Amino acid sequence: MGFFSAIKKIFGGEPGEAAPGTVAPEGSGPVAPAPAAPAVAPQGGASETAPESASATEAVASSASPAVAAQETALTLRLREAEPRLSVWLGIVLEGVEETGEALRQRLLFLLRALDAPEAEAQAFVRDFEGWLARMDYRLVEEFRSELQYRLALALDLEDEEDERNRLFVKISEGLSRTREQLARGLDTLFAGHGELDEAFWEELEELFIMADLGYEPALELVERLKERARKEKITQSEGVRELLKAELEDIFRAPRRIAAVNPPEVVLMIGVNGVGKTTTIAKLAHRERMQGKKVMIAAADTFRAAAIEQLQVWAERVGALFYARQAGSDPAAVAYEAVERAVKEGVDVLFVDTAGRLQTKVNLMEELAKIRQVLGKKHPGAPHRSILVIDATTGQNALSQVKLFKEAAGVDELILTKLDGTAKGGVAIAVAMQHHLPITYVGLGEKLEDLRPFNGADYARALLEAPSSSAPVGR
Ligand SMILES: Nc1nc2c(ncn2[C@@H]2O[C@H](COP(=O)(O)OP(=O)(O)OP(=O)(O)O)[C@@H](O)[C@H]2O)c(=O)[nH]1
Ligand SMILES: [Mg+2]
Repeated sequence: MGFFSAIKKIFGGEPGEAAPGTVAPEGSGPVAPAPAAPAVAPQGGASETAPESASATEAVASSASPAVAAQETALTLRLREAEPRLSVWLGIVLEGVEETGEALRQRLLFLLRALDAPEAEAQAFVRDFEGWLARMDYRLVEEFRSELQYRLALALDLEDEEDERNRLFVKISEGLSRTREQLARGLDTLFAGHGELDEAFWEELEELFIMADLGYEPALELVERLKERARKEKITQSEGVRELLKAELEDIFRAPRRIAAVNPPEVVLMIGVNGVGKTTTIAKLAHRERMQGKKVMIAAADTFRAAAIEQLQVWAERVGALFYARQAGSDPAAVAYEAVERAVKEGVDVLFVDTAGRLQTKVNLMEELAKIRQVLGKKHPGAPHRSILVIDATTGQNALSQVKLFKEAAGVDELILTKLDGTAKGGVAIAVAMQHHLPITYVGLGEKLEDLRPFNGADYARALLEAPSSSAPVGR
């Protein structure tokens, strides 16, 4: 979309300009420095902006009634003065709008035009969003404000914007609070009790890691890594270990992502034990792809329960994806096969294949997954391009054996950690990433479509070790 770069310029604020206490984006540098006032801000006639940049709102104003035009002029001025942040601008534009309807539509179009969005794209965005609101039966802005911001961030390629990252960090921090309290308090006590790094210190650190849900072997391994790091970096005092740990965790989470050449459709196989969030996560991933303009199909290769098929169909409708299923009890591999065939025929970009989390026995499940894989690859070379194992972050050590089992039987390319909004057991992610060298690509932070975000190892490490700053989180 043509207006991305212009918008990125407006919202991609310099890290240095961050409001005090907010989280500066890391490695997500802005495309260009943010101008003091938005360079393409709309202009309602009452300011000194160059005439050529005024076209957008003039067009709005000329087609609107005098009252609306006056209101838009006022809004324009407010935007120009406001901090260039998506949540701030959205807040201004939505002021006084409480529910769906014509006013909401006009304000959204106003915002998009103000950002120099081509008219057709602005209209398409609003139309798509209104369709979704209707399907979801949402009426009040408060019910969908967050989703709207998420959609704008995705459509405008602004997910790295400080606001969005801050929102994510705060949410992860909440989910990890239990683990963090344990770790942070334990580390404090440990540092207070030991000055020099000695064997007793390392032993206590190991115990602390075990308590934080890492499990015995990973705790041992992590301590060994830290010892090695301390030796290399010539750290001799216990206080230095906090930074070492943060750096080590970041390394652990930096597992390489396998990049597969994809001849569309890209086939994504979703696997995991029952109840971890496979189906919900497919919906969330499909939603992201849809928001980025992709044609998506979802296939119900979990044929074990009729309710599972219905649940998936409802999600497919909500996100605007094609859906492929047969009746309950059908052969899952046959469903997968036919779905690929259909996806190729329909020119689908991404096909998600949902699978069962439970069959009569584990052996059955693993055999079935192996068969699905085989059939997919036979029908479409390279498929499945991504095999995603979903793990529930509130399950403790069991996650490790799940990864092992699925890796051996079905193959796993990446992990998605769900339910980080709950009382997550934060240490499990460390153990899994460390022992299996698999990238964690996304985290689930709730039950809604927007509650899925790219995983960031540095943020995660920080959320495990540091209490969130007292500054008010932006845009929550
Ligand atoms: N709080 C929270 N709940 C989640 C998250 N992801 C999924 N859930 C919930 O977890 C429950 C199970 O999710 P499903 O997507 O049905 O799980 P599944 O793996 O497909 O389950 P089976 O099909 O039975 O194997 C549902 O109530 C979801 O709403 C998350 O990130 N956070
Ligand atoms: Mg399911």
